[in-house]
Amino acid sequence: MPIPATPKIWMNGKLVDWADAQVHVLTHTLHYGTGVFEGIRAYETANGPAIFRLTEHIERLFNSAKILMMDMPYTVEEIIDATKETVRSTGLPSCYVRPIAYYGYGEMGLNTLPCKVDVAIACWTWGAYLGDDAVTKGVRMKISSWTRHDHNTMPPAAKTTGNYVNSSLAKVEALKAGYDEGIMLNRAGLVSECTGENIFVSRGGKLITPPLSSGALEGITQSSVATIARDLGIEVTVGDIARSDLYIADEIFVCGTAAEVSSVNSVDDRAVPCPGPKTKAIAETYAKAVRRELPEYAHWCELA
Ligand code: PPE
Repeated sequence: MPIPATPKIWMNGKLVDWADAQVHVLTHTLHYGTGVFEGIRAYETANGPAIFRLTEHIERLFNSAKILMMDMPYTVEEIIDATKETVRSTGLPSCYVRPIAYYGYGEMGLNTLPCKVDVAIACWTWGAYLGDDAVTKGVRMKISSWTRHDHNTMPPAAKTTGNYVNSSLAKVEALKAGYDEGIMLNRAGLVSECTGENIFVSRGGKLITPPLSSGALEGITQSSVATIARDLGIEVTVGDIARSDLYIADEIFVCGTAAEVSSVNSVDDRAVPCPGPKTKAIAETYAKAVRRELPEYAHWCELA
């Protein structure tokens, strides 16, 4: 589906018209995947759009940049303010927000040190990422034949544009094979995450989610959902998950900014009970928390 345009995009300090937010074809990051980005959602509230865990997302953007040795030309506070300004400029009650920092036009070659860093923030309406029935009917998962990045090849903690070649390979493979989404294993054969979500598995009454060391992104939704689950009285541990744990799980859900909380109905054609009671309770609470309907999580919602 084409991206629905909004009035303005923030580029290097100012709001420009959507159609004018252009880059040169020799933009460094277009050639080498050397950008860092975030995906954030702003939700409708009675007090206008609230941006879910904005500060944590912008801090992760700066951490991604640090891993790349990319010198951000703005402070965290400036990018937080710019994000709010961009969200307000859309006039939308809710939207998806995409900040990106990239090496712009001017230099070629793999040495990024002389490259100029450009920053942009765009917003648009992005609906249910894994389909409208993702919570109730669940998604069909396939273990990918593609291995998740190793720490010494592409650092998974950095949300770099280049990292997503791995995710795109797995996503297309899953779709072509008739599934909705791919689950990535790491080189040790353990479950890492999905192409654009973290994963939680319920076995023996508790929830398990893989650690950063598995090759997964340290998800902000993952940490929000873990807090919600514990507050609901569900035990949550961070630990190893084997492929066979998925096949015999009591329930599985995946989560991310775009996907929110989506239940899994099968993995490699082994049925998983769906939607499970834990998934339902967590998805319902998450949906209220992001809309600032629950006082205990209101500090996560930063008004634009
Ligand atoms: N793992 C991966 C690989 C990933 O891309 C995401 C977010 C997550 C985990 C969950 O992270 P968090 O959003 O902090 O809970 N994926 C973003 C990009 C999706 C896209 O297609 O682009 C997102 O959900 O915004």
